[in-house]
Amino acid sequence: MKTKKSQKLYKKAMTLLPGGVNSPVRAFKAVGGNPLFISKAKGSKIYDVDGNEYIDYVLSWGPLILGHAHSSVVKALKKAAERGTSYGAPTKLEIELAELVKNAFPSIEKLRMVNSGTEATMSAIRLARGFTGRSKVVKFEGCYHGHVDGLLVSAGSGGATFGIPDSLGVPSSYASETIVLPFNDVEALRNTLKDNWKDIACVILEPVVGNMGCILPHKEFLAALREETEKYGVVLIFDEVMTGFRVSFGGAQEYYGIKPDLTCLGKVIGGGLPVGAYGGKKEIMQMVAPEGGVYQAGTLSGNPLAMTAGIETLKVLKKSSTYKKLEDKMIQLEEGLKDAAKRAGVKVRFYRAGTMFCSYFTETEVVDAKTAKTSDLDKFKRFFWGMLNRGIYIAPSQFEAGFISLSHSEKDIEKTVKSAYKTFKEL
Ligand code: KE4
Repeated sequence: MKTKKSQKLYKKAMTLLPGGVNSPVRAFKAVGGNPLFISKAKGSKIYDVDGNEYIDYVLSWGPLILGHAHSSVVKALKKAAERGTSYGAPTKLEIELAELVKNAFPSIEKLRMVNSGTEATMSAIRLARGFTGRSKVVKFEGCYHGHVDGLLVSAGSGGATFGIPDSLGVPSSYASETIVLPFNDVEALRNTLKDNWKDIACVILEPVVGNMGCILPHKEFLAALREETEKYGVVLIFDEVMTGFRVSFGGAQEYYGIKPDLTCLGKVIGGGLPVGAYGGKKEIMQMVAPEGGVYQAGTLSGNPLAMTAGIETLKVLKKSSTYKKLEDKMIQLEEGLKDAAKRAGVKVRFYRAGTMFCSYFTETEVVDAKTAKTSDLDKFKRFFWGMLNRGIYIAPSQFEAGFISLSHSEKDIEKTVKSAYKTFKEL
């Protein structure tokens, strides 16, 4: 692909923004080379500033489940903008979106809108600590919950592994409040809660891990999580920022039939505008200011534009035929990719939940961060560039999930599978 204009913009951006980007993963560090600068997008396609067209499987890391610039979203946003962009006062729109979310997630009896997934998880953790009076948090290796200080932590060495910071600027005192366990490890979970429950406020997890590629939970793991947290009065938080409305209309909790105490949402519920939300049991949510003593606030929380984009998106998702259409597209892609890899003689492990998916270059069954890391990253890198140069835009990191939208056509998917076969062959 000719990418002269992108290169020029990247050089300029580097003089203004750290790494030339406003979020690290966009800098293509994991695959080398320079990022493309995007000029516009429509449906399943994105276009870079050099005029190259790509079929997009990143979809802004999940939000654009309808596809880019969906007509009803854009139309509603134009009208909303003419009525003012933010009032800093309550509106009917916030009630409308809250009802749509609540109807899809029965475990959410009350919720609060915020402006990002990070704000949602940060607030949910503060709330769990306020509700229980305990301070420790259990998370799982490989799960990402936004750049919350206390969660930028990876497993220390040894048993009930108290965390060690995996970012500069996170004091060890914060990290020591976080216990990091292997995902899908029921025994480690049971032992940790048994020994430490008196100090543990909550357990937070991505019910399907979309930040290590795509790692599925074992049924007994989710069951143990719910049973053990219930037993010890530990708040169970499902971070469904990525899985919400993605794995199914009711998220991973509907898909796997497990009811958490609190849920964090983001991405899809904003329809491409900045939104996050956290919600759950009334008895917990009533502790949030101004009703209760757990403080949380936000200038643009629930603003009319973000609410409008979210409402329009969820209205389309609510239609009975939507998830069947999404599922059919996902099956066409999954079967196509698996067949292409087989015909090309490349060993690939493919996982998906609803329409979030990932393929790893490994023969090992991927069940946690450790096994995800057995993927051949050099192969992934060459796969990424081979696909990009054939007009297919996948996540520039092995440890991200891919997404499909309502706008991806059969033709798009056929082209994707053909490109994958040629690229696998090159590997
Ligand atoms: P944001 O603060 O980026 O809106 O959401 C944080 C977050 C929380 N929980 C989960 C499960 C998430 O996946 C995310 C954000 N996901 C990343 C992609 N892996 C966003 C992309 C980026 O960081 O630029």
